[in-house]
Amino acid sequence: MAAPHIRPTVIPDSFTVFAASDIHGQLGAVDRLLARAGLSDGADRWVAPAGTALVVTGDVVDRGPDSLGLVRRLASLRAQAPARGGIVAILEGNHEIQVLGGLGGQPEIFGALMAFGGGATLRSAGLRPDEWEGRSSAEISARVGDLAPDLVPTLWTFAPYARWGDVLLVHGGPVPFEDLDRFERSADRLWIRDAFYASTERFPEAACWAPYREAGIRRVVFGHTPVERPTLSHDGNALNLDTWRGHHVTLARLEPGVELRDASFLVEPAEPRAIADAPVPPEEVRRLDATLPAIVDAWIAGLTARAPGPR
Ligand SMILES: [Mn+2]
Repeated sequence: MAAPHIRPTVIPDSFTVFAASDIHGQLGAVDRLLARAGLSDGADRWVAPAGTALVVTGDVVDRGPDSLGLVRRLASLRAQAPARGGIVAILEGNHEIQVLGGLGGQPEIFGALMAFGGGATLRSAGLRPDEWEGRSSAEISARVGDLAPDLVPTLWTFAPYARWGDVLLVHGGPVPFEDLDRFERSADRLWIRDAFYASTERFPEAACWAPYREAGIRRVVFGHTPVERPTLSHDGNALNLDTWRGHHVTLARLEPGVELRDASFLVEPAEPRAIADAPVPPEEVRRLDATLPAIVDAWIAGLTARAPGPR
């Protein structure tokens, strides 16, 4: 969950938007995509024309070769873009929350962190496996704080979602019947899968999507559930960009006034995972999907009750 003071990013309607999701430490592939798209110099310099936005819809960390390097790259480009008339929006995914809550000592979130590739983020910060295997979250957190003191504070700056005209950009998707105030503050939007993208309640017309429709949202760009290639649902109103299943990292180019089905895509192969996921049975994944959002919401509520901000 974004720190409570981080509001959704609003991108002007006239901008060209490049979007990617679930990029999981793939610094090399992301650098190549941003260079091919004319957004960066292939390293740490933002060079895009004014009126260009890059939106990353979450899951920047875990699994891939350089989570910390990718966080630092995106944060640097985000800092540079406004001086050149651009915007970089970094949105949170469930993996960002798994790092924050896991290192923050919440036991169930720590379990999810270590089960789903969190070791790759620890390795990218310079920890050896013997510095996390069998160690407590407090020990690991202290070591990460020594080696990469910017990691946790930067993850707290990721935004809950972004808006661009009638498009909602968010990690998992809109949540049925949830008003936008709760949507912004609850972790439901980071874990939702087929209850959005495969729902027979058509987006945005059906009654359960009224809060979004009434706020002017008619289309959604999202990730979180791996697919082979960019995948449309809801009659072309929803676009899933999590192309992990196809072992690719995808950058979508979206122009004002153009349908999602007419988006263009740049693709780079993903590098192998630095740390494999633990063998988690599908029923356990479903149980975590069903229980973690409420656990995260309760953890955040406890943090904000104790302090002016979780930082
Ligand atoms: Mn995810």
